[in-house]
Amino acid sequence: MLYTIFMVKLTRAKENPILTPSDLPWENMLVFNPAAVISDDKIYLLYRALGTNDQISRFGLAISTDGIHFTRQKEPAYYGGGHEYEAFGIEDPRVVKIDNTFYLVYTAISEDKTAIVNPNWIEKIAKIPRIALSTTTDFINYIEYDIIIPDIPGKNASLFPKKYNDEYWLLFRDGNGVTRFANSPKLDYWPETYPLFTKREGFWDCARIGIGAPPIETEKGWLLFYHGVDETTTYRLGIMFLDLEDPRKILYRSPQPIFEPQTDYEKFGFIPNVVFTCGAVEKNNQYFIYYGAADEVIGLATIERKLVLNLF
Ligand code: BMA
Repeated sequence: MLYTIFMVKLTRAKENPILTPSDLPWENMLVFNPAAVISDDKIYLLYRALGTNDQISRFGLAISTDGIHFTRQKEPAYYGGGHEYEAFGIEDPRVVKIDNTFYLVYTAISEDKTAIVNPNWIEKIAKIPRIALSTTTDFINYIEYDIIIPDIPGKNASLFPKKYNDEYWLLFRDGNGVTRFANSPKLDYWPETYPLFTKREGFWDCARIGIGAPPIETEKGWLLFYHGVDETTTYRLGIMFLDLEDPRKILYRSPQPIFEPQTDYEKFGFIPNVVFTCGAVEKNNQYFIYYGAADEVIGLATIERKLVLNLF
């Protein structure tokens, strides 16, 4: 059994990196951390893109039928709502599809006017992340909810891909680094939240942790591909399972990472030693995990579904 645990690792696609910055001004610097969602047998990636011009993070869209070769749109698919809280860009989207609607939860970045600015900082501005939501049926027109949890800084958030008893379920990380669960019939009102998990001393996720891809429903529970950071600031990926009926119960958490920076495009780049996922899909009895590598390019890694489901 222990042997199985240690053997569970993701496999890189030989085509990696599958998306790199293009010549277009809005994405000629960095493309990374894509959301991934399947719709009509196609895989949609909504990815973070920055251009050298303004270095503001926005979202591009790429579509594929095989999950490996993607066709990109020439214009950004989403600029954010232009709201005050998005003044410094939008980051790390997670997309789920419920009925015919895509729910796009992302991090909105704005100035933290209450923070004390360190004069040594290059930007001389303190930034604060908040959790925002937009919905769309076509990635062209959007309904903007703006910030959905007003009172706290947060990031690494996603809805679950289905409603329960007319309620939405949400995971997000709060300002203290605790990932929390919330349920509510309204998308912009989350009166109660419950602590779920945080960093683990002595492990590969001892410094920081957050969700990666949105929860995936399986017969064993809600499968989470999540990220963890250690004291060397290396970002790795692991697996968690949450109880299907009560996601506040953790059934399994990876003792070892299932993926870590190894290739040049993961070890060297805008931010070195980072693999970071915001989206995974199930295809051909495998999980396809899309990830940002060194905050600069996009890679694909896969794993057999049955290996993951036999973890515990
Ligand atoms: C996190 C997020 C991600 C990024 C990661 C590594 O805090 O901001 O967008 O990929 O750091 O730099």
